[in-house]
Amino acid sequence: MSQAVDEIKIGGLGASRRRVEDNRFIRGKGNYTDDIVLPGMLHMEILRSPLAHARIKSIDASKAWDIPGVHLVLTGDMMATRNLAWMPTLSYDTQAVLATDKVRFQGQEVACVIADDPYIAKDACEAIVVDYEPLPVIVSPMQAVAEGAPVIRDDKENQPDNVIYDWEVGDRDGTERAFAAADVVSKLELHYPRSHPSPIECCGSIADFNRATSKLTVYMTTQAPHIIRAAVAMVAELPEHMIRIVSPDIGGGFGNKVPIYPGYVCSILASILLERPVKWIEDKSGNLISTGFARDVYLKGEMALRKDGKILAVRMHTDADHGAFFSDAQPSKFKIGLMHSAFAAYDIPVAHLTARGTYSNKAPGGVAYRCSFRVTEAMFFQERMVQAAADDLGIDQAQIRAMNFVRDDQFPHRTPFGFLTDSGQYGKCLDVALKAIDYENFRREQAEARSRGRLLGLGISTMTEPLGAGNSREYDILGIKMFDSADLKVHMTGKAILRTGAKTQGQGHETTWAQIVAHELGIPAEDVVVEEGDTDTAPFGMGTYASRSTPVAGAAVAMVSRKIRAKARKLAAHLLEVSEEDIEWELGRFYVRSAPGRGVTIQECAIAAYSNMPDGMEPGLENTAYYDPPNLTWPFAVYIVTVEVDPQTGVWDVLKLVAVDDCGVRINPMIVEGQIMGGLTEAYAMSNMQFITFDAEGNCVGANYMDYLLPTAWETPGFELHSEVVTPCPHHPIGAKGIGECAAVGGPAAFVNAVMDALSGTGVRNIDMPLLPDRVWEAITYHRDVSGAPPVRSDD
Ligand code: MCN
Ligand code: CUN
Repeated sequence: MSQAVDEIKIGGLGASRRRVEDNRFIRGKGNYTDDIVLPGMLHMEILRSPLAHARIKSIDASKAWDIPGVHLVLTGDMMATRNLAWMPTLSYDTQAVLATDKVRFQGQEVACVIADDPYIAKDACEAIVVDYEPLPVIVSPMQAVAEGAPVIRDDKENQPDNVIYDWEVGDRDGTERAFAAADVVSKLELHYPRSHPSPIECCGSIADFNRATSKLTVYMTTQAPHIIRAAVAMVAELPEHMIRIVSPDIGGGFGNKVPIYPGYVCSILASILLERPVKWIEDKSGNLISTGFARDVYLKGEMALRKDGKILAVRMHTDADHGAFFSDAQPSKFKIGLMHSAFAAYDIPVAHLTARGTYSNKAPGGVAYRCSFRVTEAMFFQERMVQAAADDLGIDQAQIRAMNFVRDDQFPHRTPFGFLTDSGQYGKCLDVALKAIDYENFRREQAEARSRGRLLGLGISTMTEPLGAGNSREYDILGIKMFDSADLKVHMTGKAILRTGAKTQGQGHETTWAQIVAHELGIPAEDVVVEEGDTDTAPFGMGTYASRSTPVAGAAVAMVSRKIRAKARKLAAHLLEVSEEDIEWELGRFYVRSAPGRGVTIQECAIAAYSNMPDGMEPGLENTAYYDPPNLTWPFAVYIVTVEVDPQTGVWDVLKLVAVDDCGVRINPMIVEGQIMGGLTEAYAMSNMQFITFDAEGNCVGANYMDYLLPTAWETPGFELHSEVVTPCPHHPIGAKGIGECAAVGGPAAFVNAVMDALSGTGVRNIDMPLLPDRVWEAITYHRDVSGAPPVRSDD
């Protein structure tokens, strides 16, 4: 009879274990960057540019220096004497730390004041006089490439225009041939508006340089502490072993905390100069106006189709507005992120994608926001395009998807843009979703409602997302290969500490990683403490974004646990006085194959590792694993939304939403559901209410929560989640795939498709997000498309 421990009872794989981190969060005992107070700490505030594009004629900071309590005023010229006026970005561009020659977007960092408290610092910022000479402003990719457009990046050699890159992938000639043979060609043009991750906690840092030890410690809000350590070593020319980056609790990242921001750099320099800790905590407007914008992409596409609905080829062009500096993080091989993951779920023979990135007088953009490097835009375009094609052909929306999906027996499958997808049950997910929404019945109700003047609509969105960069063959950031790590120390009493190179920001790693250890070793999850984010103690890793933690760091956790188990097996053989070959494992226990009643627990092995190891064996029970995944993981999802649109007002309400997510094996089903609900909420927000736009002078409209709307529980619809489809990842040690972004990626198209379906027959082909009531009303009333970012009304 098995004496294995009960996996669910010990909080192993598949247990909906309560989140251990919530214990401190809901008691108000989290430890965020702003909670940290160091002796002698000073405060930094940033002066931002009011203009979007202007030459700086002079900066007079003398009045600021005179204010009592001010310790330092930093300007671009002072940064320049230390070679720090500019810094490299994660995409091989440069970014101004503090402006010297020009300001290039509204909200750009111009000067910093370090003072006894933040209020003095803020007042002193206002005492700085900057003489600007306004320059013509560019706020779109179209303006950026127009004849005679001012060159924004005149600081760069070999930059005669505003084009950052022209990139292409796929088979141009093959695609052309396929289009020539098509029965029908469908076309669609879209704009995915600028959006912002807007986590509850803004960005911030506390730099603490100690002259006596030469050690620089920086507490900061970063999703990738080790990358920051390397960057600080290179940019500030400090020895890497003298730099310690600590990411304490993070109040939401969502991609906002991946890039390196000028505020971090300034607080570090200020601390070195003043030899005191310097804290910088961004305010909400600063966060919303200057950091981490996402999307802002114009998408244009064509689909070659056979009359029966078979997709023969796809052609795509994207124009991406990156703002003034190309500073988003993405694997260096791919200029437009993983946009070419579009159509990966469909069996399409050929495709071709061209992408152009341009500078504009907006804050740096293109940073992913709950999106594995532009996959959000890719999947949105894909699902809008498929719907447009179905409408053009008069084919059912579900049917066109089902007939073009990669079939279960076609894996591994090479996508037309070169990715290798390896597993999934796409048709089954769609069937489950159609059944849950009661598809046929809804179609009947819809027709009946239509006859009475009511507009009902149903939108389908499917997506497969490349999660878990890298493998290191293909994925690197600034040449640093993308792998991850885990370090596990089992103490003599069988309790353990686990550290990884990832960095949780609310995803629940402290809970789920312990579950993987429990699954591999039978040590109860509550006996494993998880720590992340301190570069002095955590093993090197690339951090948490692109839902890569489970695919990469999570795999490393399984692998390091297996290394521990291998050593424990030797200890068990020693304790049981048999040879290792005669030992069997069941969860939590080794036993003698011929006498299963004779065994030792993993905890007994742990004691032995410190008190009774065999001759010649190294003491201790600890190890480290670095994991370089063989492939990305490819979760799949189907989201179906039904809506009712009020033709009189353009207001639309969600009737029902069903989500079928297949992310392989779920470590913690409750946490996975939380991730999906969070993503769906963001998808709803993007499709329904959120946008940040700019007027012709480059004024950022929407940099406050009056204009940039975050949905609350009040307006967010309910979601029905389905978890019955599980296709384990074939190469991940526990079969898991990433999930953190799926719903935010796949969700928006479901909402938009639903509204467009409600409007079918009115001649309207597209309304760009957000589908604000006035835009929907305009489309219905005037029978026309409503495109582009919502305009700023002149009376505003
Ligand atoms: N998980 C699981 N089983 C799986 C997959 C994941 O139990 N098969 C669990 C994981 O163990 C982890 C969580 O779900 O606790 C998310 O895992 P994963 O998909 O690996 O994503 P990451 O941990 O790498 O998180 C990153 C992802 C990204 S890129 C954004 S953006 C985002 C997101 O997570 N930001 C978030 N979700 C967020 N959730 C919160 N609360 N806060 C953020 O800032
Ligand atoms: Cu893409 S936003 Mo998340 O990768 O941190």
